[in-house]
Amino acid sequence: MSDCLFCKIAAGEIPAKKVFEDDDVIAFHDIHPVAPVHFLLVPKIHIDSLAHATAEHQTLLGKMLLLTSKLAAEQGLSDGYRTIINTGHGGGQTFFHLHMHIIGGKPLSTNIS
Ligand code: D5M
Repeated sequence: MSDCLFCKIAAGEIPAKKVFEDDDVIAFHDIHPVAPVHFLLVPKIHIDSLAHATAEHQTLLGKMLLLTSKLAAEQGLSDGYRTIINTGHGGGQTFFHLHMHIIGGKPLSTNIS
């Protein structure tokens, strides 16, 4: 996806404040943080959104979910954190490359609307 910002970050073509990287995923601080800790976990392959993921992505998605606790701990989120995947325009997604927000470092409302 030549026009995709997160593909370019994953390829190292656009700089980001990196939190973690391996062959499958990259994590970096969100440019517009909504909490003291706010980073994005992004698969390196282009998937438009969670709604576009298929069974072939099952291992990758599981890996991403399980990685959140390790990365959150490394970012000092010992008291917990929130994961959000905005999906589609109606779900508030603005960048159409699947990504998970990991947010914490302040008390978060129990209201998730
Ligand atoms: O979230 C998209 C998120 O991507 C939003 O919180 C801002 C963030 N963003 C946009 N550009 C950058 C760069 N260049 N670095 C880091 N973070 C960025 P969504 O769920 O699609 O609304």
